[in-house]
Amino acid sequence: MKTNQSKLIKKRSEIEKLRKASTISSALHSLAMSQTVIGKSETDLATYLNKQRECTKASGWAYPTIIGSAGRSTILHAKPTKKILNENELVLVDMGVKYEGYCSDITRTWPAGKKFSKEQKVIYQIVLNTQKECIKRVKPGVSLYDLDDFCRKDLLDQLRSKGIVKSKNIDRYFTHKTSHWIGQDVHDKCPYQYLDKSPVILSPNMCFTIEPGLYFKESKSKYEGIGIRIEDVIRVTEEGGETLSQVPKEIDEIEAIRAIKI
Ligand SMILES: [Mn+2]
Repeated sequence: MKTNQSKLIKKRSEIEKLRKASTISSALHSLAMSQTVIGKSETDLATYLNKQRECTKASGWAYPTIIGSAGRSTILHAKPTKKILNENELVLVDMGVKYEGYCSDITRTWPAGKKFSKEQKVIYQIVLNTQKECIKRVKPGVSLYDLDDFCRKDLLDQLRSKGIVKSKNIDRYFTHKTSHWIGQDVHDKCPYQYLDKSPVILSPNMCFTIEPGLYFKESKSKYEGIGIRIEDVIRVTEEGGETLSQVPKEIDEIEAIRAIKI
């Protein structure tokens, strides 16, 4: 019942290109995170990143860069606008390059100023906890459906236990899937199910993203307007998962970078 396995399992040479794409993208994310952005617009940041990308060996972007600040962080595919960034706002940057035909796809969310607000911090930590737990669960034998089920449950459990939501359904706050395959296409055209509809089981050298998010669009609460997504590129190894993207994601690491700003 195998289907299109050849494209699912990446060759060593393909993995090296995926790794390089993620290394370059990670460097660009770290640069973005270290910029002074207060008083500048989302498009100013995008323009800066375009210029920086031209200084790398990447051939271009893997997909149009998403930059959403403040309430726009809750928009799934926010195109950068002239909106000016202010103190106390979040900036969500979803950006990845293409290198020798292979893609990266990374998202980080950070404060425009020096620090996350109390509410932003609570939601950020929930998404980060879930993302790290999902990565820990990657190993041959599990499926992307297993990871998605875990992710949705873990996000909801944390939100409910903190009294942030009463809903028993996470879908309103987490409006996309946890993972997609990545390769020559950012959403690599590989199957998620075998021909008998059973889920594709992870094997070494399959590559995909893990990207939990929480988006409080119209929650009429103190969390309204908070959108957080944390996304990394993962390769399945013999016994677990290797994260190909390396950008700071702990709150104290991000706040340390935001405190310096270049
Ligand atoms: Mn993605």
